[in-house]
Amino acid sequence: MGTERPTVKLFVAKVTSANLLEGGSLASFMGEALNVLKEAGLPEFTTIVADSDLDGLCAAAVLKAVNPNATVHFAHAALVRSGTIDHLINHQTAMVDLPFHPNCGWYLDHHQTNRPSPDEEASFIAKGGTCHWEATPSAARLAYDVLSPHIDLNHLEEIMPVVDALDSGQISREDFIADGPILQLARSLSMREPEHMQLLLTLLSKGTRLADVLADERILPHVSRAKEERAAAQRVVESSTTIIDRLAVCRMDEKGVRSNGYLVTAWAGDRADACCIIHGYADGSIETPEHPPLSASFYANSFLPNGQGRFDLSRMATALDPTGGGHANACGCRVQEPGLDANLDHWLAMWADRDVSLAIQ
Ligand SMILES: [Mn+2]
Repeated sequence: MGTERPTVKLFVAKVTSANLLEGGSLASFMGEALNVLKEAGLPEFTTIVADSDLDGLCAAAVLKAVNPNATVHFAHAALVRSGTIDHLINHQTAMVDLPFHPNCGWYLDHHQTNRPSPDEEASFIAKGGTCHWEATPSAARLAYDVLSPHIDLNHLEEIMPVVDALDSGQISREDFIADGPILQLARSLSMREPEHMQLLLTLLSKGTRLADVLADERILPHVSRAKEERAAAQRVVESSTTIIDRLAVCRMDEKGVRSNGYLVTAWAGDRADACCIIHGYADGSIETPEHPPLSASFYANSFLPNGQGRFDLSRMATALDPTGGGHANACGCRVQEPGLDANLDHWLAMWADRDVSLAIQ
């Protein structure tokens, strides 16, 4: 294989450079893309279905680099599990960073909970499917590892460590607070911004370097939006968070901003073991997504050494709301009658007794 690589790399250098724009025949490029896959022993595909976060997008960019004509659809796990996108999935579909689907042709993922069972994998392979499941920090890393021996992916080297850290919860407090451009770029991604997603995908798949992506005038407004939204949320965290007995209670309700737990636990530092964020509006409703009802989210402080796995916060999330839930370290619920103050009193009493009532044995 060592002797084949220079030829393959040369071809990719052609595709990823401006030469494609200089009149290279599309049919010949298509043919050569298929040759790369064939020589690498990888399946042909016409469609890529990927998760709609930075990991899914970078994994899709890696696959699209080897097959520039592939159509990419962004999705999320619930859309796969509900069967909503079954019509997009057949033996010519590569699926990345999403739950396993037996009808796809090539499955790449890294989530333990998505891994096909040995039986599922065996019948998938018997039908001609190709399965790459590895416990890598990101799906993009897996796709990169599979394809980098065959094509030139040097331009992604800078973004890959951040994708890994973001997707495996390994971002340090310093990096989170610094809020560098890749974190902002990651937050700018959304299924509500399909043009932005497709443009970023195309740039990364064609070999555009990160600095040029971030300087692109079509990308910049999205990154700026993500930066400004976080700055607004940060101001609310600073003005509206109270630390009570090592629980940081942040009142984002009535304020039109949202945040996950990182912003609050990064602000609290070693003063809090967990946070409780209140979102929504006292007169909100589930019927009006832009004006939602009051809700609470609970997060363990993942920036502390051993900050996770000490307390089962989901017991607070389910104590008053039977539809509440999530994980021990990250969960949520709706505020119930008679109202927020009474709910907060209940949760704070549970928290005060946490060594007994919330302890994970
Ligand atoms: Mn992922």
